Amino acid sequence: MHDAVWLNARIATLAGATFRDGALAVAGGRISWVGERCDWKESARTEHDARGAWILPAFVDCHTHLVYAGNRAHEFELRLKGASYEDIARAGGGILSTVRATREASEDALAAAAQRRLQRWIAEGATVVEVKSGYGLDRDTELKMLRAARRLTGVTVKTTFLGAHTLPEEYKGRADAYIDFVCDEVLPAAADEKLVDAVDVFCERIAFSRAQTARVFDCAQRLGLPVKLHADQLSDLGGAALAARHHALSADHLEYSSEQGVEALARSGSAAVLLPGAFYFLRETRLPPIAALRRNHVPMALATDHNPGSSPLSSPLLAMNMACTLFHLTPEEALAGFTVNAARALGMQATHGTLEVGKAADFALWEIDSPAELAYAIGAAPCVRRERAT
Ligand code: DI6
Ligand code: FE
Repeated sequence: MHDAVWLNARIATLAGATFRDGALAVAGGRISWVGERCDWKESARTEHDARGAWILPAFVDCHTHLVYAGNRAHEFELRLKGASYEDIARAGGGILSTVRATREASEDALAAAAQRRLQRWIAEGATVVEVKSGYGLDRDTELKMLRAARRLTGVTVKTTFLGAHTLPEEYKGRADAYIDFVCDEVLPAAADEKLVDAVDVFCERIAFSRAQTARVFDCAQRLGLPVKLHADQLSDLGGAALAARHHALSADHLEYSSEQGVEALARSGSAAVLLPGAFYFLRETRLPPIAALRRNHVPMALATDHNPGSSPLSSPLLAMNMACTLFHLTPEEALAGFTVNAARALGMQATHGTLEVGKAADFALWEIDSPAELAYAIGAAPCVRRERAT
């Protein structure tokens, strides 16, 4: 006996099957049956009529900076007058201005603000959201951010430690000493409190070098934590190859990655996470190497990169539209980017991202004629229901 069955649904499993008149059953928080309705001969305690809606795997946003205080509308105004993102960062604004606000905020205030933002993801059918630290850059604030992230409700939260996001003012000119501090004190404390699912670094001219990144990764690996990387967003520092060398779950951004970087990702099995929100908001022009990613069969995930500086984007659906219009992804690739490949970028492919028997009963119902509509429409609200295994 199944707990519930959804009938009169069109279903795309994202694992290779589409059912035009489908049925999907759940039991004990997992998918227990999926197929054509005519083959459904079992019974369930509750029967739901999907009224012809499409059932798709729930969205997974695998890269966000959802927890922070304040906003950077003023920097947006400066950039509209001609300042660049890197100019603002070098002048002590940018990430550091959010660090000042976040250090001052209480854990309650951070959690409440992030919970309010999260409603948009829930309304668009997301059930898993990754949240990074990185606006503390000191021990207490990094821990405070991670604790705030772990308090969020309504989605499954995966927390990523990004203590090496940028150099805090008190370590000016002493980047290696800051990396020592991150590796010796902050990351071990966060791991000790079981607040860390993965470790990320911003490897960039305005942030940390390859060698500094490798030190953080070695430390993560000693603690048994998987790694991810902000790689090659604004310049080619060889970030993709470095991520691959450390068997990263994912390498993210990748606008400036080389063909060799992409080949390295293919060999390591890392996912590529594309972030069109930041590309759009910073008016970048260099496209990520989509053709090479396709040619090398690197799984392409998509994410909002929600953050107050480079991507104040709260809509997975809009990220899908941007990925198609700006990065030339197909709507099908964009959908895979927020489901099956996003789960992979978080190491959750065994439980999330597709509608297969045994996986979590996380799915969304969409009032659309075809899945391509999700990436096509701008500002629509087609999600009519979201189910999440708890
Ligand atoms: N890359 C980004 O685009 C964000 N962080 C990162 O490492 C920017 C974060 C910010 O500007 O606040
Ligand atoms: Fe980011």
